[in-house]
Amino acid sequence: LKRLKGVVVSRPFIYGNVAVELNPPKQDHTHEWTVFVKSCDGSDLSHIIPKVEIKLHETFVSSNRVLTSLPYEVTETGWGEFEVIIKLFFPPCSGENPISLYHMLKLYPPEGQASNWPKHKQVNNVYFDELIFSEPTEEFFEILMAN
Ligand code: SLL
Repeated sequence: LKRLKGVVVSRPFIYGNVAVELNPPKQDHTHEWTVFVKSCDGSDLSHIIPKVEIKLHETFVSSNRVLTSLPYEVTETGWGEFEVIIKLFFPPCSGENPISLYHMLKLYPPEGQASNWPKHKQVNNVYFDELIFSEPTEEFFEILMAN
């Protein structure tokens, strides 16, 4: 794979979770939540990230969710917070290794705000980040420039 010397390309993205309390709860499930990865501007990330694996707590059925098309998100109901591993894969032509993001699934309002948090109000734990591709391959550079 021929790499482009001195070239650096960055791509911003957003990842994290939103959650709402279930009223009424479904058995012991108190919240519905969505974990996601997306571009900042609504553009299609799937050429740069063709696959995302979202690894949930082992109490979930099929805890490793493999996503090979948009949207890159998993919606579930549950009862507890845990660390989600979000693994981003790049195209074979890029020669890039996957990247793992460690995300704390948040269900409850921030400390000190729980008592005046409206029942239906969404809780967010969302982060901005940036992929930096240093000396990309020629083929991957073409994909990056087209997306
Ligand atoms: C806790 N350490 O004890 C954490 C684990 C696991 C949450 C939280 C399972 C839902 C289902 C679920 O919500 N697990 O049964 O499908 O708080």
